[in-house]
Amino acid sequence: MAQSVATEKLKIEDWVKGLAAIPESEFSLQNVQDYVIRHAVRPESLAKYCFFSRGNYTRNLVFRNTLFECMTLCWDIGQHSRIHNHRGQNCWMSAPIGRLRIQNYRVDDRDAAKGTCRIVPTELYDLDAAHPTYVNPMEPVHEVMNLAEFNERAVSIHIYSKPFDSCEVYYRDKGAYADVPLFFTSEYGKLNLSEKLL
Ligand code: CSS
Ligand code: FE2
Repeated sequence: MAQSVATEKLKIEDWVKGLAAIPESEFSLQNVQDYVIRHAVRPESLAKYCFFSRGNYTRNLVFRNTLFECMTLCWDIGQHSRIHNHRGQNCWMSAPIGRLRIQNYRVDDRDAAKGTCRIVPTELYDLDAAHPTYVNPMEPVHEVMNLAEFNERAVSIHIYSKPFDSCEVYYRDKGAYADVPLFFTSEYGKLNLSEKLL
């Protein structure tokens, strides 16, 4: 995974404008990764898009067009994602605040008719401000964890291209997987009315 020293620190709004200026034909895994490496986000500019919940990590939409969406994910200490995929879409991640551990999985014996499979842990790595990364299209199933031992909240920024609003979740013990919808806690800095932050 790429290691980087960002050359420019931008407010999230300016960072997203720069991304939106990349033409669709050039919105490749490598070009967007290069952009993320060369342009870091000023952590303080994320305040408007940060909501924490004791129940779960939160998803907060910053920008969306037909090509990509950009969101912050806010992870309280000890929170983690489910084991999931990204619907075949590219995903770039950085963590301007805190640190996250990512566990990738290989999917074996997938039976779409029965909704069963076996998942096997593969690569394990950490994400922080100095180490942005992207989801490996060849092995797109993963789990993201803000380990209790890190002992701090984390805020990550995710770019998905194209946008998706559901994913597959893998249940390791049951050897099964299923579609689940994805929701935003806040959109463009405004808390969704149905959202009760505990
Ligand atoms: N893909 C998950 C976060 S972990 S990369 C999500 O969008 O909620
Ligand atoms: Fe993910």
